[in-house]
Order: sequence, then structure tokens, then C-alpha cells
Amino acid sequence: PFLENVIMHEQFLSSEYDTTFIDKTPELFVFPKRKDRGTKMLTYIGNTTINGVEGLAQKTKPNFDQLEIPKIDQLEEIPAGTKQILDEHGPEGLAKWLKEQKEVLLTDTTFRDAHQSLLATRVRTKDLLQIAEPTARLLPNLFSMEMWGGATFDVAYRFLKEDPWERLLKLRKKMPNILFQMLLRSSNAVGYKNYPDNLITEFVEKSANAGIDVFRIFDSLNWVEGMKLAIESVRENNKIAEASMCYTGDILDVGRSKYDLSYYKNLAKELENSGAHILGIKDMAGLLKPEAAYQLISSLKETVDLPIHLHTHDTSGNGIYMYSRAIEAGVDVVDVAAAPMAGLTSQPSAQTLYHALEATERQPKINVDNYEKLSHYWEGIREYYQDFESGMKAPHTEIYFHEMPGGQYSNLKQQAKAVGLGDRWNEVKTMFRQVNDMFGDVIKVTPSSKVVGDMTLFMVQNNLTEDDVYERGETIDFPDSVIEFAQGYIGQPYQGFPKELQRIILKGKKAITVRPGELLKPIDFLQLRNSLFNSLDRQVTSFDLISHALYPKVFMDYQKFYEAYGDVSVLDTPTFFYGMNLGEEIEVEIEQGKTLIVKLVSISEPKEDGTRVIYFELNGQTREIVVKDDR
Ligand code: 3PY
Ligand code: ZN
Repeated sequence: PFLENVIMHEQFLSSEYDTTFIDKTPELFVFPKRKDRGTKMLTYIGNTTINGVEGLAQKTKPNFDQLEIPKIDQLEEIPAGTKQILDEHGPEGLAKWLKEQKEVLLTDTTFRDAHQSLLATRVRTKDLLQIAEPTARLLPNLFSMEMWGGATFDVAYRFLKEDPWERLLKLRKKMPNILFQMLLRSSNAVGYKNYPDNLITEFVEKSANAGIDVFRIFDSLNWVEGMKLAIESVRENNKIAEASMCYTGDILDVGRSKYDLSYYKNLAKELENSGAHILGIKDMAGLLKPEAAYQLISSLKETVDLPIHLHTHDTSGNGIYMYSRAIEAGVDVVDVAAAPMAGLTSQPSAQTLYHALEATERQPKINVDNYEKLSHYWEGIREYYQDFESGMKAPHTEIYFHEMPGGQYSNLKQQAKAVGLGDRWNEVKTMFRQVNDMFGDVIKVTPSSKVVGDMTLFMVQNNLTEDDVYERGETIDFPDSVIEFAQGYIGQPYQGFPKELQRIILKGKKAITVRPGELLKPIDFLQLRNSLFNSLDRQVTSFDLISHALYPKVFMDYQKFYEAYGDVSVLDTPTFFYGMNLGEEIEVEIEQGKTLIVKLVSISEPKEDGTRVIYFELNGQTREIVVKDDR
């Protein structure tokens, strides 16, 4: 069947295949596995029913409401959108078109940053896929969908047990009209450390082939030197380079001059000269205040000749007012999310912004009723992920003090809990700011924010004060990420490292001042392909190679999981997280047109060795699965 699948594929038949054929249709190249799919799936469901999943203790599956998926007419053609403008006119043409639009354009982040910031990045491909085509049809006027990159890549493998490349390929098929946007951490790609140059160029090329159009590129220290390779790679692939500057501090605060208006103006000019098609402003913590936004956008409009795309987080509750001032100043695109996935640490709500701009000429040209229809779906979906909510219930203006990025807040809180600092969270926030100041007031965004976070937890846990660090630093073993930061391995901070602290942290180790990627040995992809072919016992795609190169352990763990449990991305989300209740029956479409009916009949008491027998019916046939009760 494998060969048949390949040679009968329309692309193969039309002879329009090249080296991207394997990458674009990886499903054809996966050999059938020995253990049957039904048994693997029942093993997963049985295990989850008894033991829960990583990061979520076992718990009875709640009764969720039926999801509301808007009705669409699949026979009607999907309306053309920005993707067609890019394909016809190229990135320069698209940038020019963008500047000519009178209304403000919208990027919808519901598929990426919104759930990264509200739900620990846990939204699964299945839940994105079933709303993808309705979104493409109901919101064809969006500028872009941010749907990939950032933390979604490793969380997909690590926690959702699914392949992020498949997410991209499948969504692309459902949404052919709207630009797909990803967040790219420059030389950190979608990881937390620096990677060799050839991995970055390979990653950009394969992401572009698989469907990414707009790359929002940032460096966690706003170090342009670290961004150039990514910008050039995107340009070479004829995609849109949205080179972004991370906003920190407060340009209105005259007492804090490190990141003032002229800092951002110089940076913008540098990014323009480095080949940006769009200038991104990445306000990752939501620190940009309304008047600051007005001043910043107004001056940048005079400084560069690029369209400007503004990203923020609504943590303080000032998001809509800030956007409104930025829009008055002429910003071209802003990031929003569908209302049920918006607000607080996420992006401002699309519908709220729409209504806020009523009767102005810059009101977005979207159908707000359609946004509401899609929102009914997201209201239901958010319930599925209730156990991953951060617990933030109200606007959080303290953000202006501690400056933690939206995506980090819930994460660090979890981490603090995990190391026993759950009841010292206020102390952690105060220390976060103190560490920032000790580091010389740094930009805080992945991965530099992680360095500040690691140092913060380390200091609170060990009851260290700033004075302790200076007085007894020689005897302190600092966290690895902090040492690497001081070594220059994530790049060079603006105005350098504080010298004394750097000396204390490094304890004689050398620091570098060049781009870390220059010093790293290139990945030998050929050798990696051979070794993976042997260990996976199947054809290896370029996607596999990249994923392995970025996250060797995470990738191999996922492969082992896949070997044991098969493709669990086909399960509905409540079953994926909670398993099944006694007597419950579910349907699982394991491939198009092939559905399994699974019923959980009974669960035995644990035996002496701690195992239980779980009795299922699979398409009417009794099946027993043995599961170790690890609770
Ligand atoms: C990421 O890098 O994942 C971010 O969202 C940073 O803000
Ligand atoms: Zn963000």
C-alpha cells in the first residue's frame, strides 16, 4: 500500500514532484507499523483514564457542551485573500499594498500566541483544524493568521504528542487564502538556544515550503547582528520578513533613558537596512502605553518607509486604548484574537477593537458577525483546556513594574509552584524586576526572559539578595542559562553586560562577542538522515531532520511515544486529556472515512503488581488492555 499511495498520488502522477514531495506529503512515506492501531489507541486511552497525562493529574472527564462549528458551504470557492496578493506580487508588492490600505489590518493570533499566553500553548491541531476552513471563509480579509512558531513547536511534540509540521501542512490545505504567520526567534529558531547557521536556513526554507508566508523575526536582546541570517533566509525564499523590535521599558519615563525613542528609531532604521519588508513592534509584555504608542508609531512612520505591524498583550487592560492611539498614528496592522481567547495575557479582542473604531475610517473591514460565530466555537474550546488556565482573572497593572512577557507569566508561576515557591509568588515578581536591573535592564523575551526567570527562582529559592550575589558570588553555582547568557551565547545585550556581575558569574570562563552561530559546527544533515533512518526504521523527511536537530531528545521521545500509542492527534481533546468515563462511547476517525467506535466497559481492581485490566469494546468486539496504575 505504501508504494501504491506514492505512485497514485496526484502530484506524482502529474510528474510535478521534486525534492519537496516527501516533505509536503510525509503521510505517504510512513510505513505501516506492526502493532495494530486499535490496540495502540486503546492503550493510550486506558493509560490516560487511569493515570492522567503529563502536567495534568488524573481526573474524571467533565461533561463539555457540544462545540458550535459555523456552517459553511464547501462547494463555494474560498474567497481570495492576502495569500493571493503575496503569491502574485511578491513580498515587496504585498508590503506596498499594505501601506496603501486605509483601514487598519488585523492579524489573528488565536491559533498561536493567544493560547500560548492563556492556556500554556496546549491547543491541539484537531481543534484548530476543525475551525480552519470556517475561519478562512468567514474572515477572508484578515492580514494574516499567526498559527505557528514560538512555543507551539516543542509543546506539540512534548505535551500534545503530535507533529508540528503536520499541523502546518494540514492547516495550509484548509486555509489557502490568508497569509500564514509564524514567530521565529532568529538564531534560536523555535528553541531556547543558538543553533548553527545551516539549521536556521534549512528551518526557514522548509517552513516556507510547508506554508509559512510571514516570518516575525526577533532577537531576544534586540541584537540586529543576530537577526540578519534569518532575515536573509526569509528573503531568499521570497517570503515576508517582518523584522521586529521588542519593546521594553517606557519611552514616557524620562528617568529611564536606556530604551528611549531614539533607541527604537535607530533600531528601526537598522532593521530596514537589514532587509525587513515589514517593521514589527513586539510588545511581548504589554508595556507600551497609549501615549507612548502614539509617539512611537508617529516617529517610526517618519523614520522608516515600511509598513508597521504592532503586537501587544492585554495584561494591563490598556490594550484597546493603546491600539486606538497607535491606529491614530498610522499603524498598518495590529494583532488581535477572537474574543473568547483574548484579553489579559493574550492579545486584545478583535471584536472589541472593531467596535471601538466604529465611525472612524480606520475601522477594520471584517465581518464582525462572522467573528462572533467563530467565537462561539472558541468559547467551547477554551473549556477543554480549563486545567491549563493561568488563574489570572483580572487586569494586571503590576506588569508595568515586573515586565514579564505575556507568554511567560503563567509558565513561571507554574515553575515557581513546582519548586515549592507557590506561596511566594509576589516575592518572585519583585525579584524578577530586581534581576532585570542587576542584568543592566535587559530586553526580556524568549530566551532572555527565561534567563531572568531562572535567576529569579534561583535567588528566591536560595534566599539570596543582590548584595549576597556580589559578596558571595564566587561560591555560588549559578544556573546554566545564566552562565550561558553571561558568556554571550544568546547574543550581546544593548550597551553590554554589567562587567562586575559578568565576572562573578563566569568565574574565569571566557565570554564571546561574535555571533554564536558562527562558532557552532554545521549540522551534517546527510549523516543525521542515515542515523535516523536506522533508528526510526522508516523514510526520514527533512522535517524529521530539522526537528531532531532542534530538539533531539524531545523528538526521539515523541517517536517512542508514537511507536507505543500511534497517532493520538485523531482523538477528541477531552479524551486525549482525561481518557474515558465508564460506559462512555466515542467515535475516532483514524483516517478519512475510517472510524473506530470505542466503548469503555469496565476497569478491574488493581492486581498485586499494580496493573489493572481495562475492558473496551472496539467496533463491537471486546478488547482487554493492561495498564499499570501509577497514581
Ligand atoms: C515566544 O518566543 O514564544 C514568544 O511568544 C515571545 O513573546
Ligand atoms: Zn506575544
